[in-house]
This record gives sequence, C-alpha cells and structure tokens, in this order.
Amino acid sequence: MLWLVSLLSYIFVQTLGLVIAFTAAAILLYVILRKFHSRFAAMLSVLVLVGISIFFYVPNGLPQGFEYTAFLTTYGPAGSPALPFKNVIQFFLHFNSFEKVSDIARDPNDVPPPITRTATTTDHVSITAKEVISELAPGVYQNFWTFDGTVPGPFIRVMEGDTVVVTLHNDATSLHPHTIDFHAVIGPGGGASVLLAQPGETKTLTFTALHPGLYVYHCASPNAATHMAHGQYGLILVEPKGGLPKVDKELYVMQGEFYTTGTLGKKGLQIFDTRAMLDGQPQYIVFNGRTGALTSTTTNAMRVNVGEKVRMYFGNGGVNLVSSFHVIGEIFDHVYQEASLTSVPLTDVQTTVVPAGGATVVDFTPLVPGNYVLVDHALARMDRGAWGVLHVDGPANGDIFRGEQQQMAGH
Ligand SMILES: [Cu+2]
Repeated sequence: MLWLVSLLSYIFVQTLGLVIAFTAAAILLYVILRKFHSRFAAMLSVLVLVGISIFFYVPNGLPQGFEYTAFLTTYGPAGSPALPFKNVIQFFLHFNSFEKVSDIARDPNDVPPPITRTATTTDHVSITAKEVISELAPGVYQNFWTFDGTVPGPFIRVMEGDTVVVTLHNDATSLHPHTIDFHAVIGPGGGASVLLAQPGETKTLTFTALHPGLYVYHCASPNAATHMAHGQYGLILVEPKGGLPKVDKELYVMQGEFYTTGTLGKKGLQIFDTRAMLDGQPQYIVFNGRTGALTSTTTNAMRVNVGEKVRMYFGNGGVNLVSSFHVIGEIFDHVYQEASLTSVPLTDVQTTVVPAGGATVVDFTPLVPGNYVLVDHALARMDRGAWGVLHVDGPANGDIFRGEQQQMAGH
C-alpha cells in the first residue's frame, strides 16, 4: 500500500491542495468582510475576489490537461518530458499487469564471449522493450522501462563489417511506445525511426556495423530523456577485425540516473520527477540499475584472481551527468578513451571521463588481493548509489603492497 500512499500524497499536494487553498481563502475573506458588511455584500465580494484570483492564476498555474509535472514549458523537438497525468492513472489501472522483477540489475559478468571468426556475418539481435516494477533501493520501488527486463539492457557484440538485424518487440503490457537509437548505426535517428514500436508491435532494422567501437544504445521514443531516465540503455560492442587484445575477464557496467519525487531513501513506489530531470538533479545515481547492484559478494559479484587481466566496458546512460570513472586502488593500464578502439589507448590512467551517452573501455591487472571499489569520482554520488566492488582473490603480494589493513568503517 506504500505506493498508493505516495501517489495519493502527491495528488493531494498538487491538486487538492489548490482547492483547499482557494476554499480557505474564500472562508477567511468572508469572515473578515462579514464584520463590516451585510451577508449579501460579503458573499459577493468574496466571489469577485476569488473569481479574479482563479481567472488569473489558473491559465498559468494549473497543469495543462493535468500533465505531470505542473507548470512546465519545454522546447525540445518532440514530446514534453512530462508524463501526461492520464499515464499515471493508466499506470495504476494496469498495476497488476506489470511484471515485478526481483532484481533489476544486469549481471556485470553477462558479456558474450570474444568473436573469434575473421569473416563478417549477419548477426540477429532480438530485444524486448518491457515496463516492469522493481526495487531501485531496498523498499524503494521504481517503474523501470527496460530492454529485456534489466538495466542496462543486454550487451550486444558484433564484428566490424557485420550486417546486424535488430528485432525490437514492445511488450503488450507496455504503456508507452519504445524504440532504439544505436550509436553504432549510421542513419537517421540511429535506427530509432525504424524501430519505433507501439505496445504489442515488433519492428526490424538492418544495419551494417561500419565503425569499430563501444557504443551506447538507448530508447529514443519521445521524450528520449524521459525514457532513458527510466533505465532504457545498454552497450553494443563492434569489435575491430582481428579482435581486441586477449584478457581473462570482461565486465559490463553502466551508470544511470533516476529522478524520483521522493527524496533519497523515501520508501514506496516512486513517481518520475520531470523537473528534477530538467534541472539535472537525480536522487539516485547507480551502477547497473539499482543501489547495491554491484556491491554484494554473491549477487552479481565481480570476482577475479590476482594477476588476471580485467577489461571493463563502462557506459554512461546519463541522462544528465558526466561520469568520472575510477577504480579505487587501481591504475588503468589502458584506457580506450571515449571508447575509440582504433586510436592508440592511453596508458597509466587514474580516472577517465565518460560523457552522457558515451562509454569507455579500460583494462588493468590487479596484483594485490582485496576489494576494489568502482566509483564515479564525483564522490558524493557514491551516497546516491554510484559504486560497485571488484573482488580480487589470491595470495598477498608484499613486494608491492604491505602493511596492516584495517576495517574502513565510517566516522
Ligand atoms: Cu522507451
């Protein structure tokens, strides 16, 4: 019932609050005016004053068509970022038809194996856009819009020169149209205009992967930012011919932001805060869809052994923030800056910048066992959820690191 309370409180504040304010003002005015005037004159004056006030206030103040959020004018090419109020009603009418996902996080280990063939081929990629309900943080529920039911969506791996046939099915339970803009595609909208699928529809796009690199893909159904801020993004790797240098472990992590009307940690079902998104002030900034997605030693655990070469595919779904990606206690041997796989990689890098709608590829070889924390080094964002842990097992290495380790508790 928490979700119902959180919705009702919002409707109460936004709409009923206004009615109450006008009613209270009218009563107050009447009480004051009645002291000096006849009942008829007092009522007439109240009607005139409240009428004028409503006349001037309502056209500017009331949400158009009860659009959520109120008072919003924007200038994007298509579709306001605000969700029409009827969508909120629709959401609750269809509440029981949404799949309740126990863990929204994509497993960072869920990376297809490297491509070993040398000839190009036709890759068939099948994705389902699905709106689900899951936890953004313990007890904090979010209506996620996903590709294949997780955040981020599946890691897609093709080779330079491949023909890629993408089939996007928008699940029948969806309330919104969805599509995909692949940054790996050359063509209008990155394919978004071809793949735009209404609930229940299936669309197909065929493209040639001309440029090697690690690319973001995301929903671009208007309003694109709103769809991305619900979790609709992922990465597609176009491997260069001949592949990438061999590593022992590949991991897939994406940063993303969630804009909730409830402040950080407020329990219950959250409603999307359009204004916070426009202002670029997310309540939650997370790796792989939720707080704690990559911090456990068991669920979605990232685990390697000392001496193993690790490659991370790190993307930033945004929608507003630039990430300063860093692994505490490690130095990147190589950074394929801005995920360019055809440039000479940078070497010996501490922190790399990952733009919104961009990605990076880094590799390093842990030499000392322990826990290594992935962060966006705008470190206050850790408290909003932006961190994960890489567990490194193996024998101590006193030659390069020695001393007595203490527990790092707070304060
Ligand atoms: Cu979408």
